[in-house]
Amino acid sequence: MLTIYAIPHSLYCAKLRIALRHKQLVWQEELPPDGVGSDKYRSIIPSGNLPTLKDGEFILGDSEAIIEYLEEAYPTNPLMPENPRQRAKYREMSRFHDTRLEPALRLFFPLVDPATRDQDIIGAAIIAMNARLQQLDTMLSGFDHERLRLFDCGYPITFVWLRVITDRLGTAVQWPENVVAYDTWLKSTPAIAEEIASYMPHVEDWLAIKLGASQ
Ligand SMILES: N[C@@H](CCC(=O)N[C@@H](CS)C(=O)NCC(=O)O)C(=O)O
Repeated sequence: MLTIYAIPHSLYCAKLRIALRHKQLVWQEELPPDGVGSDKYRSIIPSGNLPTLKDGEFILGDSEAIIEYLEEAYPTNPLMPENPRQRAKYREMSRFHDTRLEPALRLFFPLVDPATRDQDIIGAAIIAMNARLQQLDTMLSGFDHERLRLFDCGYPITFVWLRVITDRLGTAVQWPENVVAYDTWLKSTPAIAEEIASYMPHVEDWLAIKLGASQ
């Protein structure tokens, strides 16, 4: 049995669950013992990363490393093609999510709490996100969407958070055409639809805590 250490509202944990669901693997989940960043959890995985996979005695942190491992160890319903150049492009797309788009989303999280909300910073976060969405739009023009791929696991939950947070902040980003079509297709795939359905209550819980009495 595969075990993942995860916390409910983590988008990288959701990214990993999309891959697990697509590959039709069975897994169980545990919270990090003694909490996020605890010494006990760091004795299991020194980086403290969530998610972390336990497959027997084998421990592996980082969603991308874990999905690549699952792809090789459990090849059913592959997320990667055979062609080396296509594989490299899938990795490029996935890393664009992890190192460019999602960090732009992170700028919004502290802005949800009315106590730390700042209109100038919201404006800067919108500009940064619009630039990343435009870049993604151009990158997506090289792809048709037929079956789930490595890089499709990260984007849908980032899009969920972006829509929910900008809506709650009473603002909006510019969603380019290819990105809208991509988001619509992602949500139509079974693994992503299932994950979003089980994940949304955790998004709402997080928002309720951050918004507190101001909701
Ligand atoms: N690149 C990492 C990023 C994961 C990440 O940022 N996880 C957060 C939770 S969403 C985390 O580990 N938080 C606990 C910590 O940093 O100690 C991955 O893909 O797994």
